[in-house]
Amino acid sequence: MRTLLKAAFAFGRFNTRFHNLFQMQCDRQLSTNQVTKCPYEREKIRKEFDENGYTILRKVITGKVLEEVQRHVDWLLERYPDVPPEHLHHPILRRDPFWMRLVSDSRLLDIASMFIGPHIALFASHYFCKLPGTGKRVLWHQDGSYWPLEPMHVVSLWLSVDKATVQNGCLRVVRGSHKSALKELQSCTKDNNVLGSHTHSDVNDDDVVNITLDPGDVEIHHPNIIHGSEANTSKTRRCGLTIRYIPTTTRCTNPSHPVYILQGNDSKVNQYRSWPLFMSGYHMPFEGCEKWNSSRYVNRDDEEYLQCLTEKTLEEDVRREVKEVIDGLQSQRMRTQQQ
Ligand SMILES: O=C(O)CCC(=O)C(=O)O
Repeated sequence: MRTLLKAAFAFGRFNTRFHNLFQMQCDRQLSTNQVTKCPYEREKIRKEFDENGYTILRKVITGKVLEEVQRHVDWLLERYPDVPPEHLHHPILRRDPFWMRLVSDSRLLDIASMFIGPHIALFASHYFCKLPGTGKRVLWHQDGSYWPLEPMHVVSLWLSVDKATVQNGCLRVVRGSHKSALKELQSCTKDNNVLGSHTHSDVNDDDVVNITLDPGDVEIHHPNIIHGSEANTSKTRRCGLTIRYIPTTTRCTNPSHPVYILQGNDSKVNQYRSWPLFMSGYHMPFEGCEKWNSSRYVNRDDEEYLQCLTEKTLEEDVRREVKEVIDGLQSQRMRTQQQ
């Protein structure tokens, strides 16, 4: 009996020491990309998210890829001068290989997997680019109120392309508000705002958190959290890329909305589209673009369209579909389709 007790005691001490050692090891790791691989840190991040409805990870996208993202935004603004910079939406993504390369970056997928598991698809992505002095407000809203998803199991990553400050209209979240149910959208055209609608006209100021970020940092939020942003009254641009990841078990109930499988098993609840083709001389070149076409995901039913695209049809289709998205936001069409 004494030997048994001694052994149990020794194991307990070993276990505590091992745990502390493991924890110290995790605490010492400064890089976010290592943090997301550490079970202890993942649990901590997850807990913070469950409590507040959002969390922040720093320096996720760095170096060459960060430079490419910044170049990509400049390229898009030049390529689509008549698309409002706050509305660089997912119809462009469907025809833009660098965009798909970015949203399928393993650093971002590692983060998404903490919240939705390892089988991941992309539901939507959108650069909210607010130009200096003219960038518009985003009224208080809950993302889930816009989305045709069933169940509403989804996580948003907001990748900071530029430095996001209070002056240039950083994202603002209402801490803890993800615990409230989704509210109906209300049409609202006040201040010529980006979405033309809101779910909340007022929030408790004490709970509002300004999400100030450096380029490459990522904020992660829940589909029910109330959030928005002010106009950009500063002299610097504020661009952030939203990425909406769903587990492959979440169904997009609007069949014309393109969904892309990024990682893991297909649960057959969505029809996944081909990843975009790289058209040399048209698209922005990026590291690995030469091998892109042969390594991308292909859905045979979608290929005919992609293979026949010319620069002219591509641009016409993008403009038409982006306009549809903007009109849809304003007329609450996306919401109606869900019902
Ligand atoms: O970037 C912004 O200002 C708003 C972003 C947003 O509404 C979102 O991430 O859902």
